[in-house]
Amino acid sequence: MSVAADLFFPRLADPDDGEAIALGERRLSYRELAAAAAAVGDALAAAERVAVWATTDLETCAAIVGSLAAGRTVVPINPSAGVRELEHIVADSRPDLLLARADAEVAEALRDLPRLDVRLEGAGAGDAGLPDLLADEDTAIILYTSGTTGLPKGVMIPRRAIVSNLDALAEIWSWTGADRLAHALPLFHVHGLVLGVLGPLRRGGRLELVKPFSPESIGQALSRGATMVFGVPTMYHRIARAAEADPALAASFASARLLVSGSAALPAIEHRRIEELTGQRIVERYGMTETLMNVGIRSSEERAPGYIGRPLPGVELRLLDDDGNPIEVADDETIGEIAIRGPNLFTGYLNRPDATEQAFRDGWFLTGDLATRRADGYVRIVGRRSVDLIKSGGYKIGAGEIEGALLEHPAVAEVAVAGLEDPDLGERIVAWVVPSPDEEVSADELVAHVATLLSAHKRPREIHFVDALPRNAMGKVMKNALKSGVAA
Ligand code: MLC
Ligand code: AMP
Repeated sequence: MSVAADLFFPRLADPDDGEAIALGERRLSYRELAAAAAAVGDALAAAERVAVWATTDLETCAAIVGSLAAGRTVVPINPSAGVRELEHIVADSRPDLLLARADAEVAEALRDLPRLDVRLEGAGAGDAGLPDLLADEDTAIILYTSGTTGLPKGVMIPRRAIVSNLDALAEIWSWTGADRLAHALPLFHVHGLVLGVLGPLRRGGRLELVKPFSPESIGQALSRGATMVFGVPTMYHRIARAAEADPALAASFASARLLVSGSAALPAIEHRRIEELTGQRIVERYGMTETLMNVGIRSSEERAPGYIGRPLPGVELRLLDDDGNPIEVADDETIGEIAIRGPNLFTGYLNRPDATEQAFRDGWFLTGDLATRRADGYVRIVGRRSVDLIKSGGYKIGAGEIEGALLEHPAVAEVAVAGLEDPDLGERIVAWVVPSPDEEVSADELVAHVATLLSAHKRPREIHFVDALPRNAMGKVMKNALKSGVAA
């Protein structure tokens, strides 16, 4: 291959018949993917910002790769998003076009957008290779992420962040075109899209998409030759449970070159269970929509349970004390907020200069995550600044968004939402509801109500009806008191 290494997808610029992506019985070679993606690019006409209905499909990959290669900005859409989220994303990001698999039935809230059906058939031979029209600071992707309050914010991720971050991960994991990645992550977040789809394609390797997630389906991908797995801790919890009962499944995981976990804390106990069952020590890495990956265990270094490793090449990390000053000691005890600087950072929140300004101090991005640091630089995450951010199944969920949705129901007078520790999901969403006088409502009705407004994963798993919410002297709900009341 005679292509420049600084292209976004070198192997798509000079494509061959090697396999790029597989999903079930369907396969796309680099040549076919280049052709399908080029056809998408040609059909975009004047559209500059495109929404992509991000089902787990080959068409979604072709739509995203084709749009990026043509120099456009992609807004991936969660197909299970609720009406409030969709209305907000459309109003905020104002896409010129919606790209969807030809047979996909998209949500009502998107039907007014001009639509381009994405088809893999009839795209031509693809010998010409894919263009590479995005500049370094151009926004490649806008991903919506929940905050503590209000509606999700659009994180503008430039090409520079993606390319530098994927190359840093390749360096620490010796990730090459010889690897074949299996993952069952959704394609509308950083983990499944940037790392999981763009990563293998940038390396010129193979990607096997697995749908839906199950320990067995990932195990089968490994038996077919996958070398790496990307997953969230909930997946590894379920893999360990299944492998305990099925030695053949455990053996398929033993064959992997690298099992990687991220998006939420991997409990040390899960790390050890997987090791006992498969002989594999999971490699953990820590990231965020705004920063892509910051810290990770090198595949050649110690894989210590509970630690996320050292900053990635090119990424700077500081721990800040409560006054915002850097903590110099590295004693694995002193806790500070993680602040990040580097080429991996986003450029800002779309239409939210106020939020962008608040997120930075002196050029450092404030993550809200709390951690300690060991003398050798290994970082250990111990918690999060805000009780209003929940991580459930690896999804970030703002308590305020769910509270807002529940308050739209006439039977809800007051509400508080928080995450309770959960062995499977990490945290599960719990709502405490003060019913309106003379109104009758069941927990199931309220869960269904949230499901119409917001994504499926934002539904509360538990609802407690209470007479009043505990409040401090300022009138603020004391969520920790509610949490310890249930935990007790
Ligand atoms: C869920 N269900 C409910 C419910 N919640 N039913 C009633 N009430 C509720 N509150 C339903 C589900 O829809 C599903 O139904 C069934 O219950 C089983 O749910 P489950 O077993 O819990 O599975 P589910 O939650 O659907 O999936 C687990 C998971 C998923 C791990 C596969 O959470 C997942 O894909 N997580 C990945 C998130 C991710 O990619 N995060 C990355 C963010 S980027 P049915 O009918 O559908 O079976 C980032 C940066 C970084 O964080 O560092 O990476
Ligand atoms: P998101 O905004 O959805 O990208 O979620 C980012 C958040 O996920 C981070 O701020 C962390 O709280 C959490 N996170 C990601 N990776 C890890 C990890 N390895 N350990 C602990 N928390 C993590």
